[in-house]
Amino acid sequence: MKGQIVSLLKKRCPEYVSGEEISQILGVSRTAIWKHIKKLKEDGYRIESHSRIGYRLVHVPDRLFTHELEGLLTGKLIGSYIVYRETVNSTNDLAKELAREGAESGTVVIAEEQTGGKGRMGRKWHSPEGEGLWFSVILRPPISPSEAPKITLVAAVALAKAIRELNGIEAGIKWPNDILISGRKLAGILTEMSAEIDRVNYVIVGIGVNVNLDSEKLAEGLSETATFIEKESCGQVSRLRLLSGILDRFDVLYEEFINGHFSSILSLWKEMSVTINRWVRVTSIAGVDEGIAFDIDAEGALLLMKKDGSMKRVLSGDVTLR
Ligand code: BT5
Repeated sequence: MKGQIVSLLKKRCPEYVSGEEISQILGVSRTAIWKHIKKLKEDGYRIESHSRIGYRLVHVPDRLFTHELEGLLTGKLIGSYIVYRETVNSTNDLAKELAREGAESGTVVIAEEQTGGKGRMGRKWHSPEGEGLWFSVILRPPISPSEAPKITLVAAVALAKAIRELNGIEAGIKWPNDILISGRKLAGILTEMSAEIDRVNYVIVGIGVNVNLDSEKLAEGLSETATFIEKESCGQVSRLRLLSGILDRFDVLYEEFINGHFSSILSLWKEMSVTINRWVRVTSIAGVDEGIAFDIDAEGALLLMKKDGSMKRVLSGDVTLR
């Protein structure tokens, strides 16, 4: 109901709409409308009200409310169901819980703040309230578990494309899960999976994008290595538009992936890569290796050519650009 009221007021802005008319259109009492307007004001909307002429919307808060996002999304699958929370421990953990309970493929879990946001291998992900996009997508791809790492690359392409096209920033992809600008980290992806030997139950793609970080509150290490979109684009960025842009692009690319067109996504990945043809150090469970990252193979693995001319194929690990 709150969403319907907001959309009606937006459509008619700058006109006033009377309580009587809203109640007729939406089929509820004027008292109910008044209560919803009061709730909207508590959510941060500014709505002018005059006893004779009615209500007029004058300010929409910078919040990722479900009803705002729904009005922007155009995808078929991703975002068909949205779970919104002010605060969670981690959107990936909540998404996992929901997936275990049977949440549908395409469900998106969004939070304004994470108190226990996480990166790979138990690392922490800084996710303060309203300063970025912290969200997870539940997917149930009909693929074998060995193909799941490709989904991280699909998400990275969606993310980099959205940031480039909407914010005009030359975002680059660092294998396998980082989005960088001028060597600093703008966004990261954490993909988790539940699977049996031959079948994926669900994949959770967790995405964190820094939009307007308060530099003064960054932990010491991060102030040297992290960046955020507003800083890089010298302007205010609508988190809502960026989120819908990322989800829509992910929706299109995910469908291509499921339909067997990973190779074209990989080409886009390579175009936006900041890893290919660079001298890199790769830390993985197998140890530390250095060499030229000369390609990504059809499975999404990093191909490294070492100093002695030998080749190494790396499926997962951390890359440091030299
Ligand atoms: C990642 O891990 O880059 C994956 C980040 C995924 C975060 C999303 S937010 C929504 C969803 N819910 C979650 O709980 N997580 C996902 P990794 O490659 O391991 O990088 C982690 C490292 O990045 C940390 O050890 C820090 O050095 C650095 N870091 C932490 N917070 C950062 C931030 N906001 N911006 C840039 N770097 C950060």
